[in-house]
Amino acid sequence: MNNLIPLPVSVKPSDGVFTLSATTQIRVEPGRAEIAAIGQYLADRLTPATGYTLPIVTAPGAPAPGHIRLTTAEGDSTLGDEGYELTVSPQDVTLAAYQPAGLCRAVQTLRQLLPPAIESTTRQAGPWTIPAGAIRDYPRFGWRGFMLDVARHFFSVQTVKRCLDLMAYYKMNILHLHLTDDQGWRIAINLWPGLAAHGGRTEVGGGPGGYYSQAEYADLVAYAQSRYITLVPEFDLPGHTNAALAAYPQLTRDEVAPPLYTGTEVGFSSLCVDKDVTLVFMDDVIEELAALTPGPYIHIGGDEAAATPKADYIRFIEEVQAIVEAQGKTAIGWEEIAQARLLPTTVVQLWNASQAATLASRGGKVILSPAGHTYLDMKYDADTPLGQNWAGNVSVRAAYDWAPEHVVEGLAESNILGIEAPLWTETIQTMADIDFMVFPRLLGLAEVGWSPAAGRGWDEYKYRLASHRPRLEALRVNYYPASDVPWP
Ligand code: TNX
Repeated sequence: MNNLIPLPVSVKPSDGVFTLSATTQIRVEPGRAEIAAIGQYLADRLTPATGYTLPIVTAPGAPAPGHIRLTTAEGDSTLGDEGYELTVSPQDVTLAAYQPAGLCRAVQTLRQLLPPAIESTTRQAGPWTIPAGAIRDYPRFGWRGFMLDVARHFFSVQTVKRCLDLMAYYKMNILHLHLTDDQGWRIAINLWPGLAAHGGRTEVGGGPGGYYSQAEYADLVAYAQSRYITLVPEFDLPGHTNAALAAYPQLTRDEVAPPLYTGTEVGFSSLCVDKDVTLVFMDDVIEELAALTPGPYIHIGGDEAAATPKADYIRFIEEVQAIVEAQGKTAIGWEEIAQARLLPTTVVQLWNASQAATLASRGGKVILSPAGHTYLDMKYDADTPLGQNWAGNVSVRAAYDWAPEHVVEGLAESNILGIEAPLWTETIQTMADIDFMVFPRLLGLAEVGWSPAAGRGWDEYKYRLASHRPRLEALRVNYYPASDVPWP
């Protein structure tokens, strides 16, 4: 029970083990399709390595010995929506949570209590033992995010689903998709079809690019939901918009379409924010995006708008947050938006702390993505073949060994929504590249977001991380074997 990531709030080992067998049943309360689906998700994770097809049993009555039971009827509401209790005895296993999300998190703990070979895609020998004991657990922060930039390089639905699977294993609960930038527009908008059809045609380096149809995007939303992960879509505005301007030159000041852009410089493009058509455009795009988004948030970007006059920028951000609000959603923007008069509900995402004083005094919610700790596109060290280094190198230790409460002096912990780790993809082209930059740093960031500050530390964590090596290998993750980790 000592190798869990993120570290649970409380772990009490006891004697013995539960052994999974071909006759183990997964029991769920009758009439709860959502819980049966979580049971099936668990069963499906266990099948490849064990060869067992564990039945989901909903019949009432005394359970047969040797079962795994999922219940919300016995969940403790004080553990919150994602909290859970996991009790393992030699006879049975009980996962209890107040909400289904908590059961999904408990399932990940259960997977990590099994031998690493459980994650293998081919049949392994076992035995499939789970150490006995009791875990009580809940997250420190409600926002434990990963951001994937699908604009600089485009990534398939399948690749995004794999990211969701791996995030879920470490109890991350937000996937922020950076859907638009100078180099590409990656989601179909019915009223403005040229955005994706023309603006999605290329990417950094001149590759084919691509975009998600609305049906594909809806499929991603549903897939994320089945793992209790919220998808947060981002349209980056008013800068970072060359792909949109190339498709619709009426959104530019001089109405001349710029060529598609395949470089990596930032800060040269801007919507012409004082044209009526620009607000029509914003309304249309945000309305379609809101309709595709069951989650509460729409991210409006707002970073590095160096080509937008400051007064225009401020007015525009204020207008756009009102449009998002009118669609019943909450706006999030990169920290530069704190220069505008924000609604109390608008969330600010910090990346280089340029607005730290405003964030501390404003009273609204903040997502922390300090580049020196969370930017997964930064190199691990000088020899890392991929990535950038404008924020310095981000070693595995640097991604773990930091305190969210110390990032902005004077920012109340109650105003920290949580943390997020962005992967910008100027230098990232394949799924193997994503793996290499994300793993193993994401494990540490997952723990920073989930685990209590007291009781976690690098000197102990590095061994726990090292113990995940065979899990990452069974999951076929192309992780970076960093030299600051005592790998087995
Ligand atoms: C800054 S961080 C950006 C991105 C780049 C990234 C590269 C932020 C809000 N904007 O446009 O991709 O640096 O590290």
